[in-house]
Amino acid sequence: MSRILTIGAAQLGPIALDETRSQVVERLIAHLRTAKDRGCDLVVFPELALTTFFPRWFMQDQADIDRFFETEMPSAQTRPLFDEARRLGLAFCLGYAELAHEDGRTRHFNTAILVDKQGAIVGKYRKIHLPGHDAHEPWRAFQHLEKRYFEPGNLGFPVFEALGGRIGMCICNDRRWPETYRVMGLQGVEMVLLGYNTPVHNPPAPEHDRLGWFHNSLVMQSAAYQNATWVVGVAKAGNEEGVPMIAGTQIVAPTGEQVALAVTEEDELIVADCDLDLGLSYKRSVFDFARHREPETYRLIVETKGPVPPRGAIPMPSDKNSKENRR
Ligand code: CDV
Repeated sequence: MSRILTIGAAQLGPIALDETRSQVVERLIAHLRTAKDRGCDLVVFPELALTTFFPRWFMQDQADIDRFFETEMPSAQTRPLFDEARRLGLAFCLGYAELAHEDGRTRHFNTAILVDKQGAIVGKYRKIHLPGHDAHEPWRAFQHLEKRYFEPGNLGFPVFEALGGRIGMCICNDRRWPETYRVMGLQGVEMVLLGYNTPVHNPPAPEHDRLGWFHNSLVMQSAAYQNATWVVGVAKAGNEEGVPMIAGTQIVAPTGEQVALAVTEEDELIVADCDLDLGLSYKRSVFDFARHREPETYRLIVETKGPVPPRGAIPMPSDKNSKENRR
């Protein structure tokens, strides 16, 4: 049986604040149609792909915040996306803001779903690494209030048997953390789907600004190689409401090589034929986890949240972040 999945990474240009869900869904559907023409099986959309990236604004009224969230999936506005994907025989991965009623309370997650070719939701992931801050910080050129508007995901990093392979998801800032991929790698993941909204400017560390594109590729390419998996990274890019965001949508092979790369900061579909067996030679050799890993020596990774200086160490500037570290 062929284990080749043809992937469409569906980069989006900016979404304006006043763009309606239906207008955005039309853009997503245009991507689906191009993807069908180019022979795709699966189309991957960015993080929070139905609205502008609203955490850049400080809001206090919960009703103002909740209008960016989906209370059902599909809804009347998103149903046309599901219908068209099913009609075309395409699977897709979609990021959106999820308002859920669970454990007797209302909950807000930054979520991605995997929808199969029949239109069934076969996988759900809720973003775990939430960047930014939870209080208004007026000194910033723009806010990044993910810690205010979302709670950390409660589903772990699951890997789903879907489309003939093992597929995992993560979202934006998750891609910078090796733990994200390794937890999926230990479940034999063959393809990681992820969307992102990454501003060029990082207010707390402007010295990183010139490196945003490099870091984007660096983390996804190294993770693909180290876990012998495909990684599909999809941007919402361009100047969105005055905030420039990086593009760099790419499909990375288990070799660590980019096999497709976007060249614009607009709506752009890039396509690659991805052989899910390409990671096998790595999983059987240099990254044969069962043979080569030494988990007993990795305990610190789960026993501490922040760094724990060696006993008796001379204090270093980085130690100030390490107060309440050991769990
Ligand atoms: N949406 C994100 O998670 N963005 C972060 C920014 C704030 C650094 C990212 O890691 O790309």
